[in-house]
Amino acid sequence: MKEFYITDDGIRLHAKLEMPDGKDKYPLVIIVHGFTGNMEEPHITETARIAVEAGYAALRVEMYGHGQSDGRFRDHTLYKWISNMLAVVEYARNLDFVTDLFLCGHSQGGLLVMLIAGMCPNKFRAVIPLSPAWMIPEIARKGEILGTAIDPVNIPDEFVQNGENVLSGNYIRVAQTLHVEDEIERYKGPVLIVHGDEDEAVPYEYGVKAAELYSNAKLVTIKGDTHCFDNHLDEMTAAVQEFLLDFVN
Ligand code: FER
Repeated sequence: MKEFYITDDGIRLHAKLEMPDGKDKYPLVIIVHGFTGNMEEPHITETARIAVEAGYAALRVEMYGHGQSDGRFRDHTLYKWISNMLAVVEYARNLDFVTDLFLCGHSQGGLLVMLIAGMCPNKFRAVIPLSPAWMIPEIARKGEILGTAIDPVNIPDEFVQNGENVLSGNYIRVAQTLHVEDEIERYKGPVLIVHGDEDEAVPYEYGVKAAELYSNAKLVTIKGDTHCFDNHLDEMTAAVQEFLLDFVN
């Protein structure tokens, strides 16, 4: 395991790279956490572990304002995450051992995967959004965020989630400009969506809808599971591993 930073325009992004045994060339899967998440959450570490087991290099990264990366949580926006991930993709493409590139992300990281796939449709062999929170732009336009009603025009300078996480209103301003359907349309490669049907944070129906909208998507439903796959983590990772194995055999 190698631990280091990838720099995006002066912002240091914390990264951990795990390599499989064997040959000298491997496919690589980039794995990213969600809103308030980090690379040590079990659904992230286990996804990396099964990818390595399947013969992939696994690059876990933390985005602006999360984990041990630079930036304050309060100031993170999806534009910053998009910029961060473009830098990570460029870094990964230039590693000399990398054959094909894959992109996997959970929740807000799953939304990020969907946006980046549309922006770089020729760069990925396949992408894997897990419980993708792709309703964030839509609900931000309607005037809702994290279950709280907001005025979508007179956006507050700052808002607080559960009296805990303070977030700049710029988060909402940015989210309102994103049109995920356009980016779904632009990516024609293979997609695996994994979603628990008892997700308490991102309604399961969004996973179903995204799978319908993509031209080449498979949806794996984890029955009785939550947003972070607390009940059947092994079923989520088995679905990801099976999908990844299809590209190496
Ligand atoms: C929201 C619903 C879900 C939201 C974020 C999420 C910021 C993301 C959750 C996650 O990444 O785990 O309204 O607003």
